[in-house]
Amino acid sequence: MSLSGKDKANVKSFWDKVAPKSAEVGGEALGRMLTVYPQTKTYFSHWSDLSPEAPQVRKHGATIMAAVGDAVGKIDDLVGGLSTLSELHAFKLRVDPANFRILAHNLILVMAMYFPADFTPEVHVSVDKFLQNVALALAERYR
Ligand code: HNI
Repeated sequence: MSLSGKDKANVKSFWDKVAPKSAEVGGEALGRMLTVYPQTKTYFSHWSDLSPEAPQVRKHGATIMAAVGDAVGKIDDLVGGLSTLSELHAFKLRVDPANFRILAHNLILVMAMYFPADFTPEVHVSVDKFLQNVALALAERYR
């Protein structure tokens, strides 16, 4: 499951396309996750509106996606690069790491929707591997 040089190159060049729409993609993905996988809503119960178009949902989706973009820059050391965020999700937010995969699924879906031409099967494989590695790195501090 480790990323090959080709995977890293695919992720980086695809990210160049996504970056300008990053906030929108993140907001859409988080909104869909909360609607389609309602068990994920428990972590955001302090928000008044969890509908896909709610401003807090859109804003936090942008925050998450900015962190994913940051992870693209740390692709050679995801475990080290994401350790602070992993600690936050493990000990402060107490997010079940199974949810990282659920979010990854929603991110993949929305990226395919927004960039149908660029999201070739080859790019899909590399982005999927990347997001699974991000999920693993975020789960690292739970041990
Ligand atoms: Ni997550 C806060 C990044 C997945 C629940 N999350 C953050 C912050 C970043 C972030 C960045 C803001 C940190 C800060 O304030 O210092 N989260 C990420 C990334 C992923 C992810 C990169 C996966 C790719 N988070 C998830 C998932 C859940 C989740 C799957 C729950 C289902 N995150 C939270 C919650 C907060 C949070 C809850 C705090 C939100 C708030 O503001 O109250």
